[in-house]
Amino acid sequence: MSTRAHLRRVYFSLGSNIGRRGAYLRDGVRDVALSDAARVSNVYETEPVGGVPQDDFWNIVLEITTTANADELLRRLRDAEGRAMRRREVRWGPRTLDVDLVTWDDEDSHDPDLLVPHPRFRERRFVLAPLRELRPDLVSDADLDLAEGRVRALGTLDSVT
Ligand code: PH2
Ligand code: MG
Repeated sequence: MSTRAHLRRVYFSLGSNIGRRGAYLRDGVRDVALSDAARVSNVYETEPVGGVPQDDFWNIVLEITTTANADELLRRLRDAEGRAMRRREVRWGPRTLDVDLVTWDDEDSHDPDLLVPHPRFRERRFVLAPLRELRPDLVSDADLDLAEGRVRALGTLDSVT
């Protein structure tokens, strides 16, 4: 791998299913993107995939164009989750904010702390539907059909409350 800083586009999945979901997602975008150029999908209301029975999520996909390396990206997503956890409203409850690195337009990462692409993102409609808005070349109709979980577009991140 080159050690020279290079620009890459990185795609994150952000989800929230407790409290002011739109506010958590907006804060998450700010904390992950920082000053990097960013594009954000519409917000989707999504059926929970896996885990305990819980409320529907709101999910988005965030694209940033960045020179940040893997460590810096991981730190940003943990910082974003950490800030949201401090405002957690129900103990042991569902997530105020969950951030995952989904994929990037670069070499795959086999680091066990950061597998890129995320090994399960193609199984999840809550990732594929918003990702397709930003990168239609990465998600086919068949991919969407095969994925799991009902999703419904709600509108832009700025408009949802
Ligand atoms: N995140 C999970 C587990 N299940 N389901 C939906 N709909 N959205 C999520 O963000 C989500 C999930 C754990 O990361
Ligand atoms: Mg997750």
